[in-house]
Amino acid sequence: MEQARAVPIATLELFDIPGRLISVEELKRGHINRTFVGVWEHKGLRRRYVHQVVNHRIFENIEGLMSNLEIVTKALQRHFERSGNLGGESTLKIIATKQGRRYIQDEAGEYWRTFEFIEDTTSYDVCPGSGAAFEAAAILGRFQRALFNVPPASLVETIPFFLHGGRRFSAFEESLKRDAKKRAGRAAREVQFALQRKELSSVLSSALEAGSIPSRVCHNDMKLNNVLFDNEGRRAVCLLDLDTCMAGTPLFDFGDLVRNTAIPCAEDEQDLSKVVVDMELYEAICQGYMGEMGAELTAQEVKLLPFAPRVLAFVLGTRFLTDYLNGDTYFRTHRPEHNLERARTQFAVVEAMERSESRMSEVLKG
Ligand code: GN1
Ligand code: MG
Repeated sequence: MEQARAVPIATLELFDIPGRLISVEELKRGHINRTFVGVWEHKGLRRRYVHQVVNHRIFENIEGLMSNLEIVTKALQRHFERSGNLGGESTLKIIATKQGRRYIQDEAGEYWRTFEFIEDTTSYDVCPGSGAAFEAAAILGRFQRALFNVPPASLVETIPFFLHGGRRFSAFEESLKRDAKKRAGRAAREVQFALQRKELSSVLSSALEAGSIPSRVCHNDMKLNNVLFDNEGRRAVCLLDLDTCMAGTPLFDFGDLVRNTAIPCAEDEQDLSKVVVDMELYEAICQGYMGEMGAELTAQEVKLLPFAPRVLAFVLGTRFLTDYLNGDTYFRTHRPEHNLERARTQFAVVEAMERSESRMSEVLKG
């Protein structure tokens, strides 16, 4: 049997999947968890499943995280049933163990869980065009609306203060002061950039804390490659990666989607001349999102919408920079200065958005 190194087959066999495991292969995506695709055979038929190791050094409360997933996926399922679901949307389906548990710890102490594999879909790291941008934004809007009935307080905070820009900036300041790996010198330009824009980090977290915008359940990791499209790439049919789905503001999701979708290059692109806001993609996102959520947002939320992408890019850039200063302990990296490069790209995104500020605001005044 082909198998990736260090996959505990006996652990996977505890999940309630009929038949036998034929092969398992790692999918190289995501910076935090590890994801594998297992092929299982039962009565001559092969089916695929997603087996995942949840990073418990980052998600410390696995029980709470899995209970959030249960609440969120059930609420989505109920919403699909009630609304007729003409677009054929779906959500993650958790496969429990034969003993009815949603996850299991292997001998090495790693936590495993399993989902059904969603077949006949495709996803994009870089946005292929305005149709996909519109669809991704529309499925996000539907997702947020479908979760209106889930009280934010019913969900565990799986990573405390996850997108709290103010706290993220304080963590950066502390890492800079400590400079444990003596890397601040190499990051001097990025550090300077961050220090000059300190106020930007807390625009959304302060508004939430002051109560000027409501706390709502949102996705909190709204990357384009977390959207599954049908095989023709026409309709968005599922939102993946629900581990940080918890209280926040819809502005986090809108901002994050624009940050990584309307800038048509990789998150760690080193040719900074490619880091520009594609206004056509941005407009498509605004249209797709407002078509679903426009009527639900408060005046203050709408007012902050055009700034949210910049805040999200800045907070993410600051997180990458902090991790670089700390010695790469959080995000998985693929080369020595990867986190510094990622920070540089995200700060270039901030600058691109500063240049496009008035045009970005205009679109939303519509
Ligand atoms: C991480 O692992 P992944 O790709 O789903 C991170 C997000 C960042 C993203 C940037 C739990 O997500 O917050 O926006 O990288 N997730 C966590 O690519 O920190
Ligand atoms: Mg994620």
